[in-house]
This record gives sequence, C-alpha cells and structure tokens, in this order.
Amino acid sequence: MTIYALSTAPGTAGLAVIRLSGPRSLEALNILVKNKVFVPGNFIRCNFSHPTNKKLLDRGLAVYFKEPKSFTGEDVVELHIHGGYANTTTMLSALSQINYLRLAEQGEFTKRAFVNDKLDLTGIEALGDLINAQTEQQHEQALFHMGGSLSKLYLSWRKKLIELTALIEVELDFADEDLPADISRNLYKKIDLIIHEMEAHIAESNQGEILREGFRIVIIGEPNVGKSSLINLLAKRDVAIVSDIAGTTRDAIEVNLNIAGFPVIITDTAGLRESKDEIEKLGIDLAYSKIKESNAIIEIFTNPEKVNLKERHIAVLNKIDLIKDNYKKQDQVISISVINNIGIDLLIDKIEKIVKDYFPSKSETIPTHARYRIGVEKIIQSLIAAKKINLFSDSELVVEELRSGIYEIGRLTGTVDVEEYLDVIFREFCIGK
Ligand SMILES: Nc1nc2c(ncn2[C@@H]2O[C@H](COP(=O)(O)OP(=O)(O)O)[C@@H](O)[C@H]2O)c(=O)[nH]1
Ligand SMILES: [Mg+2]
Repeated sequence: MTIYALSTAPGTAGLAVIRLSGPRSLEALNILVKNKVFVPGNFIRCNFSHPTNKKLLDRGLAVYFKEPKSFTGEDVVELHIHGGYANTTTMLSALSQINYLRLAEQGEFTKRAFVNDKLDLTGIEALGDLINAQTEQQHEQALFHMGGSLSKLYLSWRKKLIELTALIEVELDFADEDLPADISRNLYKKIDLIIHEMEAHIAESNQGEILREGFRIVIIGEPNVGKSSLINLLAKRDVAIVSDIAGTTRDAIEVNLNIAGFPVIITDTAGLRESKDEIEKLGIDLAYSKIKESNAIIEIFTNPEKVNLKERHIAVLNKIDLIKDNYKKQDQVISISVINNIGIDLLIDKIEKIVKDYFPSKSETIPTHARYRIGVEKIIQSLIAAKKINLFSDSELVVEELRSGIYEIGRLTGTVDVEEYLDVIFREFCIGK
C-alpha cells in the first residue's frame, strides 16, 4: 500500500514536505503533476493540481527516490510545497482523492525503513531521540547512534560469540588427549574479555539514560528561604508562586533547562517542616520522594549559623542582602540574593560543573535506553553461566548459553523478537515519521 503524510511540523511555515512511500508513489505524483519526467534524486519544479477538478493546488518542488535507494527502501516521493494550514490540508485532501493512497500511521515510514533493513532497532530509537532532542549533547548522542555506533558494537559481540561457539564445536571434535585444558583456558579468557567489554558498556548506562531523560536537581530548604524565587529566576519566568506566607508551595514544580548542552530538570518543592496542614504534608512527602529521585540537591538556607554541609548537596545561603556583612563565610557555601540577582552566576557555574562531571565520557556507544542495559545484563548472565559449566562433559550446554547470548543481541538490534519493542517505540513517533 502506498502511504502519505505531512512530514514537517504543521502550522504556519515557509515550507512543508509531504512524503509518499510505496509502489504507486510515482504514479500518484504523475496525477498531481502533468508533463514532467522525474529522474530519481532530482528536484523538479512543478505546478500541483487537483486529481479530479484540476484546480491549481500550489507551486513547488517534487523529488522521486527509486527503491531501494530511499529512506523507507520503497519508492518515495516528496512534495516540497508552501507551509501553512490551508495549503497543506488542501494538498493532503487532494491526495486522499487518489484511491490507492492512504494516510500513514504513526511512525509508519520508519517502520517500513526497518522492515526493509534501512535501519536497525538501535537506529530507529536514535532517530526518535534525534527528533526529540532538546539539547546539543542529546543531539550529538542521537547522531552517533544513528550512524550505527551501537549496532556496530552489538554486532561485534555477536560475531565474537558465534566464533566461540564454532570454536567449541570444532576444537572439541578434533582435540587430542592433551589439548583440553588449553582449550578451556583459552575459551574462558575470551569470554572474560567479552564480559569485561559489556560491563564497561553498562557502566555508562546511567549517564546515557540521564542524558536522554534529564539530570534531576531538586531545590529544598525550610519554608520561605526563597526556593520558588530561585526556580523562577533560573526558569526566567514565573513558574512557582512566591510569597512570604510559609507553606505556599505544595506541588513539585519542574522546569527544563539546558545547561552546557545537557538537559537538566530543576524541581521546586514544598518547604521542609513539621506541618499540620494535610495538603502541605502531601507536598512535603512529595518533596522527599523528589529528593530520592534526584541526581543533585540545592539546599537553601537564610541563616549563616544554620548552614549544614552535606554530600551531594549544593549549600546555598540566600537573602544575603538581609545579612550583616560580618557573617562567617564558608568556601563551600554559595551566597546569593535572588531578589537582587547577586551570586546567581556562581550558582549556575556550580551546577554546570556538577552536570559536566556527571557526564565525563564522550563515548559514541553510551547506552541511552534502559532496554540496552537490561539486554546486556542478560547476556552477561548467560556468559557467566557458560563459564560455570564443564566444557568437556557438557560442551553443548556451554554452546546453549552462548547461543542465548547471541539471541539476546538479536533482540537488541531487532533481528529477532522485535514485535514487543516496535509498538512501544513507535508510540513515541508521530504521523509523518
Ligand atoms: N530580602 C530578600 N527576600 C527574598 C529573597 N529571595 C526571596 N525573598 C522573599 O522571601 C519570601 C519567600 O520566598 P519564596 O520564594 O516563596 O520562598 P519558598 O517558600 O522557599 O519557596 C518572598 O517574600 C520572597 O520575595 C532575597 O534574596 N532577599
Ligand atoms: Mg515555595
């Protein structure tokens, strides 16, 4: 079936691209555009007209990609027309008049690319990440993965495991009496090397998943120390209510910031105190659960005597405009006045440093989805199990463990058991992708 959809974002825009994919794409194009010859890969200037009433729809460009050299691996046509609501809907409704076309489903172009081996599962996820990337670092990581860095790594492991199973099968058949000890030592060494590589990979998963989802910083402190004032300043807009009435903030309010190219989620919380107010108590419980989920904590004080330094906490002394100048200063404490915008640069520098330290690696293969971590952990389990089996009495059981590792890699790249992931992945895509 040939499908079509608007591939650019809807709304007012200079240009819009409508994409068609499937065996009758070119035929459909020739209904909209008369007397033009489409050479694959060449843009042609065209007047598009309605299939039945022949009215002019728009002037623009069209390009045809012949299968398999296209995004989906099928015949693809792109109509580059003017943007805007009326212009695009008119073109889409004209396409709907062609009876062998149908509107694409969510992620259907990418699904076809997958089915036609244009992208593997890691590539699809990376494409989703690329489209959803909000910061430079997320963008860079998604591009690495789209370039196949992850699938290359996984396939290299697959190759090694296949070689090992072959080695066991061949060598054990031909081994003479003296060889066995050598063979098993050699085999275990190779398995250990692979386990080692896999563990190094998983060690980066925390970084990778947080790079996708955001580094979480929660602002805590007693009521009225200026937590909500600070989040408003950082967000550059009023997201939280500021008032001198203690217990104003009850919800956990989140803002997304881009700090040094990394996604950072800052959360304002209810002031921590004993409270009799039911709603405020709920807010305080929520604050504690946010502290648990967080990667770092900004704790605000207003009394220099009460500042309490804790690991993982950035201690901040606010309202220094109200404090007499001769207070006891401590190096680790960042002194600010939110109202007067004093010391905020230092606080942001500190946050930037913490975030950057959290992401030390620039590896192209950081596992960014929990699925990768879980899958690789399973493979490691199989390899550890394989090592525990006696190679000489039960070589076929060793091979079986290695095979289940190989199978698991297939699930990561999407060569086996792919259905369970596809639905989840494509749910995040929209129509036209
Ligand atoms: N003098 C002074 N007042 C501040 C400063 N920062 C916040 N406030 C005030 O402190 C009160 C409590 O602020 P708020 O942000 O609601 O505190 P929260 O309860 O910790 O969220 C408000 O009246 C703010 O205007 C500051 O740097 N100096
Ligand atoms: Mg507040």
